[in-house]
Amino acid sequence: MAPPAALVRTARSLWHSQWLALMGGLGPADAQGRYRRPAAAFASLPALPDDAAEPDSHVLIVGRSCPWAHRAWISHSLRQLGDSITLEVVDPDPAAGRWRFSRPFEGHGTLAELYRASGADATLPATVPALYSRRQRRIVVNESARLIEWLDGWPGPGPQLWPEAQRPAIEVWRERFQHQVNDGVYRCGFARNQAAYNEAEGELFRALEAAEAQLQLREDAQQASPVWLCGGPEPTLADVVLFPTLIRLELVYAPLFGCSRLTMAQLPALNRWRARFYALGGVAATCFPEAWRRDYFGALFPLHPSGIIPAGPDLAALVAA
Ligand SMILES: N[C@@H](CCC(=O)N[C@@H](CS)C(=O)NCC(=O)O)C(=O)O
Repeated sequence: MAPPAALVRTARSLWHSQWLALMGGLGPADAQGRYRRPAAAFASLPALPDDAAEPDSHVLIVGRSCPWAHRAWISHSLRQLGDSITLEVVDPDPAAGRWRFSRPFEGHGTLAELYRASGADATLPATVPALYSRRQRRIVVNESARLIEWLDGWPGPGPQLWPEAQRPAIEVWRERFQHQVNDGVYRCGFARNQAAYNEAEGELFRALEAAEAQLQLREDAQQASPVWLCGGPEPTLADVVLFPTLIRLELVYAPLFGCSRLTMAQLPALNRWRARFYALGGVAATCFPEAWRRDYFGALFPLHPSGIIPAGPDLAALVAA
């Protein structure tokens, strides 16, 4: 027998206020219910350190599922910085809602401890990516948008991703992607109401359609060579920041965050671009589809209370375009 309507109404209203409280644990929202990403503890960019070229002078701390860490990991990989910057992969601890080291790192078991030891404001989250200086014994940068600029200037053999001549075009795309695409998927998933979701979702797909149109134009104009967003022969930071979001689209953001209005088949130039980027040397090794699905579906309790990890498409099929 169906429960009485009054009981259903009460249960729904109680659940909604519980849900809003739980969403507060995922991140703050403004008065209109729009998700607002917290500030980063080490957001400003110091001058490049004089020990930058020394072997193992720095450590890049990343998590497999985090798209912000992914852009730093890709930059590290494409610029071939493995000699001077060691990679340290932290694991999520969903029960405690924090990152932990697989073995003690400089005496610390969790990333939060390392943040505290680095002098971080205790009210700010301990996030990945974070770049640690062994000489200074502290985290020096933890804002991915700045960190990838730093890694571009870091001494290393790989190609430049932020070349001076292309910077104006790169910055236009980066600025748009940061808010409307990279953070945009989170603004969809973490929206507290329909209007906040609608706004974020509209901006997300308008930005993807703009990127699609740009790539279409470039494909028409330069049929023979590989096409990147800013037109040069090599990918740039504009491509780097778009990739971590787009590679998670079907696996996580469409099913979990409601980013499903257009499929990649409806964005064919972007689909080809994504396959091309994935095929760049070192990029596939930064992709962990099982970890993405396990961490997102398993950890974001208010969005997916059952914790059941649904089956998803095979990554190899997604990038076979
Ligand atoms: N501003 C940061 C944001 C990074 C971020 O939000 N990282 C998430 C994982 S995707 C994190 O580590 N969250 C841990 C927490 O909030 O406690 C950046 O872009 O580098």
